Amino acid sequence: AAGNRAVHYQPANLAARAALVLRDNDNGNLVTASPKLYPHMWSWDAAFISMGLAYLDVGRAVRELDTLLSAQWRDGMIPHIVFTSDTDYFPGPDRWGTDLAPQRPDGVRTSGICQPPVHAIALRRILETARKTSQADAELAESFAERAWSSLYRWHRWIVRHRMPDASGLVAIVHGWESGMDNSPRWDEPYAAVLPGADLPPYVRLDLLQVGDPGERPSDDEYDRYLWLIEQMRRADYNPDKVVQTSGFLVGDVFTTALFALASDTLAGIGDELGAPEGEIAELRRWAARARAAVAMSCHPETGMARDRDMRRGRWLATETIAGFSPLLCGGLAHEVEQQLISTLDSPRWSGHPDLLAAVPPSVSPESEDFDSRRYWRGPQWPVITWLFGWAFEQRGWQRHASEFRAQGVHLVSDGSFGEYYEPFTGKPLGSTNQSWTAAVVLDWLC
Ligand code: 2M8
Repeated sequence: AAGNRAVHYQPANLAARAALVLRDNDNGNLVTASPKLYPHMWSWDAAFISMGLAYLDVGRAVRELDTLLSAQWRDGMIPHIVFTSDTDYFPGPDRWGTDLAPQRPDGVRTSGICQPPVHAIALRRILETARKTSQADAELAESFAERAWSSLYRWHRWIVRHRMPDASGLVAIVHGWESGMDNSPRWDEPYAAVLPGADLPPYVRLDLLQVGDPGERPSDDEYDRYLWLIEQMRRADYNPDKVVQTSGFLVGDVFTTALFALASDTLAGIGDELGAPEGEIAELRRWAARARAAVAMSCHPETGMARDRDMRRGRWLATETIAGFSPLLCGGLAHEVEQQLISTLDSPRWSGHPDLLAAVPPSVSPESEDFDSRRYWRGPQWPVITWLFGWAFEQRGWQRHASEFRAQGVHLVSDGSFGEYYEPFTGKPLGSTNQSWTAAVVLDWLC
């Protein structure tokens, strides 16, 4: 079915196929992010995947998050990749060289950076799903939540302690990979200042062997920079504060900050239900409020779009991407400003663009000069991002908007290929097919 828009699955069949994707990518204790391109566990993928697994088997969903949490670093960081023994992905564990980092976890190899903190959102969703299925499932999910809560609290505390380095209050990232939106034009300016040293050890990209067209992936020039930043972190022994001091890339990520606010409030709410320590619950709520204020503060005075901040150079980054809508995820704007931002999202510049196959926001506006309809985070539509906005809209009481995103998201993926991302005008699936997090959000939309 890959790439054939003439094929159109009905919801029940689409859900059944999504379940098969998760089963096929399952190696027992983790579901790989995709069959070939990403043969390991990714942090934020695992969160979405666990939420999808809950519709099939709550015990298996819990095991997924247990696997991820067993790779949590001693200082609280949840690493962005948990490696399997597969050697077809680059950079693998040897290139990361985290084995010598004193805070690394025992018995498992990981990368040395993190990804957006969406895990509490997944936990909330798993609890809701389990409570709908049976008493036994509800108990399973609740006892997991009791076990996992303090790990997630420590993860959020790590972000506050090590990744809020300046007065903007934004969550800082030290690598574009930490944003999850690797080659987004959001990072062009800060990456332009990252100059790979002559002593960058040579390497061979493996990702290009898995996709048909290199135009769907980041460029070689970008990869040099990605690898150079890893080199700098190795040299700082992955000490989190040293990394923040020395990394050539230090950017306040407004999208991650909004997710941190949303997830911190969500985790606090779960904590209330479980009877978690009151002091820690109150801290989470304070962190959420601070992050929400930082997101609101970042907004451009005229367009209202949220901005990232180059913390090395003290400059706002006003590229026009999906991250500009971050305040809609976590709230915090004055009513009129928020209404204006929603209108922009629905406008022909974004989801309302007349040429889109499905009316969900692309990663970059088709009207922007940075837009590239096929290249990864520079234009295509990502089902998982649509899911995030839809879920947040539901929390905020915007049911109509949430269900429109759900219906259009389902339309986008109804060819049954479970693309990693989609060409917005033709709906052609790009990157990997049978991508696990796409299958997971489809299950959530349809079940
Ligand atoms: C992509 O990122 C990895 C690096 O982390 C890669 O290109 O090799 C991104 O889309 C990221 O957000 C995602 O978590 C990962 C696995 O799906 O792939």
